[in-house]
Amino acid sequence: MKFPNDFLFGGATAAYQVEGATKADGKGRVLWDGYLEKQGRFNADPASDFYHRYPEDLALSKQFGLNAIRVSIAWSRIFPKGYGAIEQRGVDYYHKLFAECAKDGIEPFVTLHHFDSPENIYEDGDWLNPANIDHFVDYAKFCFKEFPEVKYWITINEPTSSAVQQYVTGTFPPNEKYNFHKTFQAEHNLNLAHARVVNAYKAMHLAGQIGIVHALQTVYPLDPASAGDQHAADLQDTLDNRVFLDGTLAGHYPDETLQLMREILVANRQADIQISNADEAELQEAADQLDFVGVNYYFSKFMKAYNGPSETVHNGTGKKGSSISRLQGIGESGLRPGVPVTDWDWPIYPKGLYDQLMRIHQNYPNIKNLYITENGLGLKESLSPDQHTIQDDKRIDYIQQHMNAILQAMQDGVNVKGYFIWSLQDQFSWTNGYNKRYGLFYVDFDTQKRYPKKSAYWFKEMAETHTVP
Ligand code: BGP
Repeated sequence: MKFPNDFLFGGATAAYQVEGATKADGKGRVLWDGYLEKQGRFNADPASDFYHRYPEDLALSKQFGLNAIRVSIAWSRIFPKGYGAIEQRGVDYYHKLFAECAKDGIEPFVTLHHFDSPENIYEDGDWLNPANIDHFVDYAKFCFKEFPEVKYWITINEPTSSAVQQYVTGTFPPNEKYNFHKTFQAEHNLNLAHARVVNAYKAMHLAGQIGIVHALQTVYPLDPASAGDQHAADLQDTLDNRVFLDGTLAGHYPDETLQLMREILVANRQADIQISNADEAELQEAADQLDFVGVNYYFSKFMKAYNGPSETVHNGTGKKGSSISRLQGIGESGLRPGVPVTDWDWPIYPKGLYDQLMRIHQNYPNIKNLYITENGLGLKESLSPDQHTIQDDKRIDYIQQHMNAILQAMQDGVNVKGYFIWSLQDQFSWTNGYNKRYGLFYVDFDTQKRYPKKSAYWFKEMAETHTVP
């Protein structure tokens, strides 16, 4: 089985995770700056110094057979306060970046928001404040006009990660836990912000395409024969996936989704959320015009019934077996015997990617184009002085299994048009810092020198032959 001729093979990045230069050229502060300063574990400088080294990373991409890249624009490089005055040096930087992409024949897929709300926006309530949606739409419209060289736009990266990590697991600032009311309100507001940007883009009649990127964790009952486990899986799926898939792909929330959401709110004695008729019209209009959906897939979840209070422990160090996830009114995450897990307790389950692609294909038939916008394996890696490369056979095995799952889904009718590995080069990880490496290219964070890993050579072969080696 072969990938079609026009299939894109890319590497993924995000501004805050690669650029570094967080204070350069008038960039405004973002929600992470203050939080990471206070936490004192690590920060995003210099990350992979992509702000200065993008020509080198793009040249490497070309050399290793890649023909696409995911980048994001840092909102606060363009509008340091999120709105108002424009910072021309930020605008110039992205023009230079896109020109370099064009020179190397690398198609940029450009995300407008990848977890990095400007500090002002964040302090004013982030996605919970409707006024911030207006600011986001203004910033997006500015970018659409300013950067006609961009042909593929992504509105928001992983709205689920923002909402759930901000207000359920507390692993993203403002680090609130178990506030399902804020989570679902943020989820709906993110859907709405996305929809308004899609509708604004389409009203401008530009030549490109626009989509959204969702992190989709396929959720299964731990014991398929248990009705309680099945219900826990449905509730977790609502929190992680369903509100977003329905809101952005179908353009409305079916009664079943609303009921499951309310069941979680009632079980936690938390207030219902606000969804107006005008919001629903906006969602529908956007879903009808959406050009593509990006799927980020890393792992699946196996749920069992649970009736106690919420308790979560985040594994942010790679200490295998240290994570806990039990949510009141939802369920508990378990491990299915025989399914391997990473050091970060993520079950490796390629069938979950196949099942998720088939689900979109079957349940959201209006979605014609899909991209895998992130997939990859985080590992602890270090290059000793006598080594020239990283022997990351585990990563190759992981990608190989997931590429085969994608090919299988394509054979079964899903139109997957490209694959972006997370990540292009080693980069900063939000909750892990620098000890969780995903890159095709190893980065020595002291010298910023790049070293292609064994997986980069494997990826090159795949991109050149359009088959899975
Ligand atoms: C996705 C994000 C990325 C990236 C990746 C790996 O959720 O879009 O920004 O960080 O996950 O996650 P982590 O670094 O936590 O392993």
